[in-house]
Amino acid sequence: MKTKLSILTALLLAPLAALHAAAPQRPNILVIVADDMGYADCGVQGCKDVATPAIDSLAKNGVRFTNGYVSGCVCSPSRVGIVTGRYQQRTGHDANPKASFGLDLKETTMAQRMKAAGYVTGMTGKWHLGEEKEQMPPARGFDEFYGILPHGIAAEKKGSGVQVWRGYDKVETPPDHTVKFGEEAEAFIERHKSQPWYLYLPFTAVHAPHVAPESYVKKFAHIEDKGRRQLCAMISVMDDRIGAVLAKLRALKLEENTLIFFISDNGGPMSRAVHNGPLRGGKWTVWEGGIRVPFMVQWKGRIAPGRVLDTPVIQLDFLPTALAAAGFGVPPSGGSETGGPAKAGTPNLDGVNLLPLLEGKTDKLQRDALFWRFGVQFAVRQGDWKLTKASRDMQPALFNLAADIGEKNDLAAQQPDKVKQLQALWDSWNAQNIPPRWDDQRWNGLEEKAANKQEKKAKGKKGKKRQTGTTS
Ligand SMILES: [Ca+2]
Repeated sequence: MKTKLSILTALLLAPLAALHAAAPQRPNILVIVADDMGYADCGVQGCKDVATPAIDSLAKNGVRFTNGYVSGCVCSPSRVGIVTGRYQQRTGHDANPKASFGLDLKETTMAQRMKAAGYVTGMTGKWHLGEEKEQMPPARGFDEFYGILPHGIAAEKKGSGVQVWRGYDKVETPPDHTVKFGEEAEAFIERHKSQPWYLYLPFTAVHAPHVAPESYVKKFAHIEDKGRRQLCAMISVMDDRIGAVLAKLRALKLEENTLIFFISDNGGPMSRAVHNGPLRGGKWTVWEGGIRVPFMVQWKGRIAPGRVLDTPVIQLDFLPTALAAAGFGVPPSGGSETGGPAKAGTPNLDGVNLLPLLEGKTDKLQRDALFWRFGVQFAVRQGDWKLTKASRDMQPALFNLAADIGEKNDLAAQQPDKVKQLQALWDSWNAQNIPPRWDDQRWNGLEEKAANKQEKKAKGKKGKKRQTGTTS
């Protein structure tokens, strides 16, 4: 009798159990950002002198985008795009902020949206979106925050070290920021292993100054160029910390249910230490070298491994993709916002949901073009075509990126109608923006010229430093 009852109970509960098992579990969301990493400064992107097994594993286990972009060619504007899913020019945040400037407080952050969706939210690393109390991560949707507020670890007076925060509290400077940010990320995941979480992990690596624990510097003693040696050491320590975070996910059996994004916030600054591969230009420019970055997405439970896609994508897509993955409606690009946990009346997003592309259900996105604006510089990409003015001294130039990734062959004179059409497209986009609220002394696009000049002088004037600006 007892056995019969047990069987009966089991039969009655079976459909419920099946329903529970079938209910989609909301995935954790992990956004990992490298700072100033070059397009070709990890193994899967062609780097030869430093191994990056952890970053490479994201590509092997997920999707690597060869045409992955960021909307900003310098740190802070690119981060506006990550945390809002909107072009930073919508709020005039075209340049790195100075003094008390920061992310427009009217903007809704990804953390706020994920929090409203029931996620616990955390950040460890570099913020660079305002240093006043109301601009700090805990005021902008993050339940937990450990990290720094300005552009880098050398942002404050020499010798004193940049201030590190836990929530709103000042805490001690760690021996190595990259190591500590990774450890804090692991601890966050451990603490919240039983609930859906969103973790934003923007490393200060590999932004200058290129520092790493001595054991890492020793690993690269064979590299003659001191700048490259130190950069490789920093890339290596960051990769190891990413590897430790991935190992933590695996150990907690969260790997299948965690959607992971990895990018660099902008291209590598043009110097001999950074590798941007075949791309022209670098940080501070809207040449491909400033805006095209390593870009990978892993979600073992949903995305097939090892695919390489050439569809243009941008960091603005993280937010809508995460919302869709969490099972919420995605606010559209254009039109009124619908669905999702965002407050009614919040502005539209510029990113699109990448899940159908990531899952192989489509090879096209519902997006016509991508846009950039940085001082006198601008660019628009539609299909394989890019119209760009990357310096004060040049006229808009037209490139076919599929045939000419290095932007060497200007086709503007041969294709004036294409130039006009793309210019009109950009003008129409820019009409929706507001003017920059502050400027950047290097956005006249002369950086490349300065770098070329330095290259010529390098042999004769050893040790002479390239001109650098205020913040980066
Ligand atoms: Ca950066």
